Amino acid sequence: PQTIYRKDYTPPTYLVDTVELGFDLDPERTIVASRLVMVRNPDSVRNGIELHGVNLQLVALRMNGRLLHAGDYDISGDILRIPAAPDDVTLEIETLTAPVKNTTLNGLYVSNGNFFTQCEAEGFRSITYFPDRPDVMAKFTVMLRADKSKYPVLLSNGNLVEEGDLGDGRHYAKWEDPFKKPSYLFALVAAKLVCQEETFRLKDGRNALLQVWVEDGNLDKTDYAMQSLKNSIRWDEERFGLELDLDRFMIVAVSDFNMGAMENKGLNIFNTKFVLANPRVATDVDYAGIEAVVGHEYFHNWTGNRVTCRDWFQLSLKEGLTVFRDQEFSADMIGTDTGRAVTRIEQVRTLRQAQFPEDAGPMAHPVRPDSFVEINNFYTVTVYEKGAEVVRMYQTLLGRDGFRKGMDLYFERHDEQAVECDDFRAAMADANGRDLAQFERWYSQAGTPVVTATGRYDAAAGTFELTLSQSCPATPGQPSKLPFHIPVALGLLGADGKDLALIVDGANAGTTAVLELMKPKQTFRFTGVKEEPTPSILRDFSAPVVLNYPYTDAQLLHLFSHDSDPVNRWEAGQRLAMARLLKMTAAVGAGDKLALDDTFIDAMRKILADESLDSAFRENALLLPSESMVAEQMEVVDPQAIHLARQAMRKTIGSALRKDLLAQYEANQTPGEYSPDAISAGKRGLKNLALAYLSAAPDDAIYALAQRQFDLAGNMTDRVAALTALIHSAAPGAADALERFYAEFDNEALVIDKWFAIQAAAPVTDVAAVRALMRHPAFNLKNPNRARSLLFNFCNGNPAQFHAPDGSGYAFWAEQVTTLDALNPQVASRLARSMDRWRRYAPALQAQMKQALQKVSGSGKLSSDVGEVVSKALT
Ligand code: HT7
Ligand code: ZN
Repeated sequence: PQTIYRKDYTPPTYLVDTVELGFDLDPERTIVASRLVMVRNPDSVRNGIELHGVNLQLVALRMNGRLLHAGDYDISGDILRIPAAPDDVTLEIETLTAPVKNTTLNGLYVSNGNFFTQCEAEGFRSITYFPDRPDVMAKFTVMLRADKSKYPVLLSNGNLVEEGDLGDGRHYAKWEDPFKKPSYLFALVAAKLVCQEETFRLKDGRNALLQVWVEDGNLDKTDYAMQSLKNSIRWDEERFGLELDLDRFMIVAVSDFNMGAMENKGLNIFNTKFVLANPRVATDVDYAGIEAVVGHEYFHNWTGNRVTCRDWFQLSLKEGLTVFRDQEFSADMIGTDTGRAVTRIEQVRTLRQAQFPEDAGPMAHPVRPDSFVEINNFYTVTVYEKGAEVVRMYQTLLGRDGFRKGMDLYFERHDEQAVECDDFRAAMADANGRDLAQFERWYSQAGTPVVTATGRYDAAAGTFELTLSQSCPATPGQPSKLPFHIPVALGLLGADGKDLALIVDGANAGTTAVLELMKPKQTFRFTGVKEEPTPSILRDFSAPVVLNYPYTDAQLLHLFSHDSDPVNRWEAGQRLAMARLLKMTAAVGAGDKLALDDTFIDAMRKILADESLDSAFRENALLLPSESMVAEQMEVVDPQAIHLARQAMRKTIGSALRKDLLAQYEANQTPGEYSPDAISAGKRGLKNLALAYLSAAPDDAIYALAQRQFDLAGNMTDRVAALTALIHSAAPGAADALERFYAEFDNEALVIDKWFAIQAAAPVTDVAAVRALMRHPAFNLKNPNRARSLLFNFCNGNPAQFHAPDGSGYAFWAEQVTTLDALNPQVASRLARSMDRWRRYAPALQAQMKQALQKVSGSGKLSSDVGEVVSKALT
């Protein structure tokens, strides 16, 4: 497979003004007729028309009315070239495809008897020949024809302009999208579906029709998605002055989907997981996910659709920015400062859990990658979440108003254009009169920067000096790095726990100052400091870096008790916990006795019982770093030792804090009607964390508590928490509860996913048990949600079993990656990533992991998706 480089970008040879598409939909034999009105691109440095096409059967190709024959054009790989073409061209292309045979869920496919499309990034080329690149933007008109009884609903982008019967049991619908768009935003749906709809008044007084389409039987689960859509529209009007530009906005749910959702213009297609919810089937986390993803896809309408990417290397231009926007939306929907901080804590956790490891592994790449083999492999936590951090840093450096000015200028300059990350940076800089040249390195350099801080207090002079130095580890293809432009938000705490006033260069800088670290090493000096302070560095996680500061336990305990910045308050607790987890892991390895100090337990108790703090904050403060986070901190990873140490720590907390945990368990009940609001969800979160700790040191009373919650729970959050507690504590009622849960929800696919997921991640589940679950009639490898629920949760969420010393987990992984690859390369290559960090394990495990990687890499017909992942892992 070929590597594609960003530096090789050339403009398209022809531009497309209009596209007329006609679909005669049939699962076995769909005819696609396309009429492209094209014009030579004056900016092109090359000649001839170039169209992309994959697995298409070409029936006829006409240029300006003349039928072309072999010799007039040539097809080589994925490119159809017409070397001799006039400046103005109308191409008519007829192709055939068989959607029912398409298991990749890319392009046009069939799910549960209905037709759907997924075109990002390069799926449109498997529907018809087209210059399938994001910098070719055209106006689309789409005619859909299909059997009326099987596919009563025919949808595409934009506005419905005509519909009717064709006789012979077929019908048609014609859709017109008034906006120019790249082909990756094309979508169609032909299906038997029902919808919840509503007319919504936009800020400028226009009315928009909002629809949420689902399969019959699911209309009782669409309210939250609809509410989230309305909230998103309002929020974008208010926060960014961005309005919905269409008369109609549709969301369609599909159960077979490779990712979360897709922002097709006016016709968003969603994984059912991010649409369907009612208290019986969905957890608080599901509700939050729906709000975030509905928001995310809606916000793409401006950041992605109206202004799109010049090429796929610029993916973070739309994804990083849109993740940032959905993060801000979710935080604003909660409304309180602590609620906002809790969303930030969750973002930091995702970064540490997933993005930092990616940035330190064989697939590390800059936010704006320089090369790829398979673009689908670059829908990553780096492009999305680190990309969002990069956008957030503009806001931290420029302030909210400055950021808004930059956004306004970005749209003023680039509406209906396909642009680059540099254009966004230029808009931010120019709108604020700032030089952001060095900031470019956040886009071009991979790796997580390390900021090392030291403090020096001079009592006589009343000064505190903070020296910050930065470095960044080597990453594939980038042996050395230049300094980043890093915003470091800082506060200083006095002995009473209160913030000290910050005086820099004689001026009052409030209680949190944003320091700009731009050199390899810089010293910042604060005057008028009357006592030795405890520095609170990187408040609100102001940059995606690793911070080293020689904190003492006493300082961390001080910050954990008092920091006015809730993110750093949480962070202090995480540092305390991580130090103990690492010490206990080492003790397991050495066969020493495991002990947890009272100081730590007392600090946990204090936070747990502090009812002045939101329950959601307390839950997060008490949550221990995950096993994989501990693994990231170790030179040589020992998954079993980490698991034993963390379990021992949970057990100690469960028994030492039993009384306090039981008290909070009772105090955080949420009687009455279920509501997914942040306060109620936070209470359930804390209550269920208390249950989890209690179940780590169980006795009959605790088993009974979990059992009672399982039996009486009025919502899925409590149900799942109780079931998990029963299984993890090997309670006497665990097997029975599992069986009952299945029987009660066997018609609810998303709940059955949870049933598989809970078992996959349970400490007792070994490879043999996973294989047994794969034989369950409800298991289906072709459905990505189901595959993720079992295989991904086992390979990524059950490290002690996955890394079994006999290598059985790795052999299983190799088998599943290979089998999945033949069905769905995109999903297979995500599973392939589970082995990214293989070089960090003990030699005996490493050898077996390498063998498994080699097995996959050597297996005959490998997709470019999996091929790229395993070959980079082995390099
Ligand atoms: N922009 C969407 C990306 C996406 C996608 C990419 C590759 C293969 C399948 C896909 N489904 C959706 C999702 C988003 O970020 O909003
Ligand atoms: Zn997105």
